[in-house]
Amino acid sequence: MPRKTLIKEDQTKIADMLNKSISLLIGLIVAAAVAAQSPSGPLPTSRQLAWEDKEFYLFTHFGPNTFTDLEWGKGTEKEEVFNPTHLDCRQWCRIAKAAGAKGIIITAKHHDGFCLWPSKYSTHTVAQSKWKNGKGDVLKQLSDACREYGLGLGIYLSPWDRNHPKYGTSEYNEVFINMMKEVVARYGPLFEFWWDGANGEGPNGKKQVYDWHRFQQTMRTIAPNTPIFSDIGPDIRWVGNENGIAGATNWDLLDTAGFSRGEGAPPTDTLNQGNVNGHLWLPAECDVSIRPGWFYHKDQDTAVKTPEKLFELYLKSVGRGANLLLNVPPDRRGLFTEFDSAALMGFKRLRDEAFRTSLLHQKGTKVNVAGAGGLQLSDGNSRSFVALGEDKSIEVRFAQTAVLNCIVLQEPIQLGQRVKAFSIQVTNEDGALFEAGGTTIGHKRIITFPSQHARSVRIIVKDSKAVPLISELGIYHIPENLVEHP
Ligand code: FUL
Repeated sequence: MPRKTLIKEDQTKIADMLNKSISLLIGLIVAAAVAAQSPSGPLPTSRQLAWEDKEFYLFTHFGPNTFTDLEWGKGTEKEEVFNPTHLDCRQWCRIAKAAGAKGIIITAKHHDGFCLWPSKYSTHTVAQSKWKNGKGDVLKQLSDACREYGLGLGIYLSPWDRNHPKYGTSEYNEVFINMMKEVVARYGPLFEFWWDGANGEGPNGKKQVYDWHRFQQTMRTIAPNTPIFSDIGPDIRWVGNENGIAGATNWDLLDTAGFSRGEGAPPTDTLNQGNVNGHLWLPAECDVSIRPGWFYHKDQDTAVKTPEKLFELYLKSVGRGANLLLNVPPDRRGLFTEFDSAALMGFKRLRDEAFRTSLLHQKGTKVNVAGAGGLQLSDGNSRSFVALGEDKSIEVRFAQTAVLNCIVLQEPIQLGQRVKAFSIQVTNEDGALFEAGGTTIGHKRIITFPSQHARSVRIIVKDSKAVPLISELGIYHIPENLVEHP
């Protein structure tokens, strides 16, 4: 056989062998990945996953209460009280966008029953007000502005209605359903729909028996991609307080059997922490106002939360795996005030400053997880992940001493929430060991502690429901005054 052919045959054999080994290797890697990737426990729907990624967005309470200085309107207010002089939803959106918020949820109808859009199903709306001679539509303005600024629009529609003549009769359920249909058709798509649990008396002194089952069926039919909030979901749960604080242990899981919305809701602690073995995926949302009240009151201009306070709430909500819904109420002009705007800009600056550079990106930093480099941990993609090995740990070694006081961890929750307890061990330049830790991680967990001069950091998962998976790890040195005090 000519030499040339021999070489060719040898090459083919070698190539075959190589191919086989590569296939075997890929097979092994895939098998390991498949094992790690097999979902554990209840999982989020795509609707919930997209929502969890939003993390932070604004709430805005606006309506007759803005003009009457009330928090709960009686429903008897004359429509003419609603008359903003300079309403500009683009200003709200400009500020929301600059603050890094992902959307705005507006009180389309609060308990007083006044509709911020010209509803066919009520005579207590913007159409009966003096504002723009009854031709105005706040929801239209806001949905246009949100689209322009790339923000999501969400709608709060209070089932409790202290004005509607049908409230307290079964016909009111039809009214509420028609209003939902109206706002979804006219102003959707919506990134969230908010059902308040309050259920008081209406104008005829009666309380309504809400037909939640039909409300939910309707929403699923007309807006299948819109996640719905209420005390117990079906997609997003209330966190159990209005202070913006989730439990330090926070499961995205909840058992709702036997509970209802409003007075029959699960105990506060349960809403705050979820259930470790809950059967439903029901992540928490932390609603809180930037001011003492939900609606605008001039005398609260001096009581707007500081950027530092907002950052602390961010750590206690987003940093505990929940979402932050921060209320910013427009004033009687229909504008966010300079006080709220300044606080929001300061809050954004603090987040930018704190999380600008992860030490994982520093030259010479080496990551070791299950014998590999763990590139997925800092690719900014919360879906990609590493599966921890036998030692259940991730080790980070710095080329030079690094000063740090903040660790951010994320789980790839599309495969379930798994971690029950973890510890952070920092080896300092003098060999001393500093230890911090936490329980759940979920969508995001931010741990802060006094600054350490570290040579290395080890994250160890102490307890988990299944193979621990980590999608993102960030190590930061944040301004000292932002470190959380226990
Ligand atoms: C509560 C309401 O009664 C408050 O007025 C406010 O809207 C808050 C967000 O929800 O249930």
